[in-house]
Amino acid sequence: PHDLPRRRALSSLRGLALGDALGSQFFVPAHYPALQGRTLPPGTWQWTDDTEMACSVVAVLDSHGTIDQDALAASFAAHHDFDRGYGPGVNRMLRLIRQEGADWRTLAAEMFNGQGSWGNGAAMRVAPLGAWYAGEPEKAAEQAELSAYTTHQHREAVVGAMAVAAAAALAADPAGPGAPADLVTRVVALLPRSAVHAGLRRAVDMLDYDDVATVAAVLGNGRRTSAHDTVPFALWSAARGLGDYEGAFWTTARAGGDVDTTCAIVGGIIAAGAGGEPPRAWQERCEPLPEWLPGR
Ligand code: 8NA
Ligand code: MG
Ligand code: MG
Ligand code: MG
Repeated sequence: PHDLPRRRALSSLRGLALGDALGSQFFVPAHYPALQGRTLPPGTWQWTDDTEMACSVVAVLDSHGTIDQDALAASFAAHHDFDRGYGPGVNRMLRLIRQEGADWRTLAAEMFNGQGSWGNGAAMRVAPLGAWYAGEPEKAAEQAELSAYTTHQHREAVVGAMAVAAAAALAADPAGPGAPADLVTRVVALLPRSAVHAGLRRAVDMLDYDDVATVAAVLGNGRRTSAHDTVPFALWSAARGLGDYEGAFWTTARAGGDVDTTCAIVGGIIAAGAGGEPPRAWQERCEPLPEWLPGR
């Protein structure tokens, strides 16, 4: 019943996984020169927690047609692999759900002394959801909010996820994504006031800057792994790079910081849109999506 949305979500997911897998190569100091010369690091690139969690988001949309929070939390826990480099809050939470049958609502609410997590983990996994709701950014933002809440209940994390999903829904719009400034402005208009909102307003004003290091210094490159230090720069880079996966990847990766996650967000948004497919040679070097994912 969901053929077209599924195809769109899987395209975005492949772009997300590649961004995550190739981006995470640049945590290895020996690979930094490749970044400057735009050559590819050796071996097969393995994806991380960003992709593993995004697969659950797509699987739940596929099985339920919408974000069922209990199913999503259960899928996150069932497929949690400690070695994929999860953030510490989410790592502990998913282990307690799986080993002790703990309740996600309680755990997510108690995170970080009851503030909820503001980590970028809800935003990093949600671009394929936006692709599923192509051309419907409001609907994408609403479902992204539900998806975020299963692990990240702090306002910044939730708004960050809404922003990424809305951007992917616009990138995937069959009527075309519009100009970069229009896309980011439309995303901003959907969001509640927050640091993510303020950062995205600054991002709109910086869309004509070509000095990536300066932009990343102003907007944040995810080094702090918070949603507000990650999402404004990622959307700046994605909006400028629509239709150019390769160029957008290098721009994003060169900014450093939480590079698997910024590249996962950018890759997921760009691959959601027309002409945004990653180079085939890159896809062949990326670890395949997991076998448990339906229709992969
Ligand atoms: P999370 O919920 O554990 O949050 C990530 C981090 O954000 C936490 O460890 C805290 O340091 C901080 N944080 C979150 N909420 C609060 C708060 N209310 N008060 C103070 N500090 C807070 O996990 P997540 O799923 O959001 O994490 C996603 C990130 O972890 C992604 O980057 C992913 O790739 C992974 N990861 C990143 C790195 C990296 O260097 N940069 C390394 C390993 C894993
Ligand atoms: Mg990761
Ligand atoms: Mg989410
Ligand atoms: Mg990361």
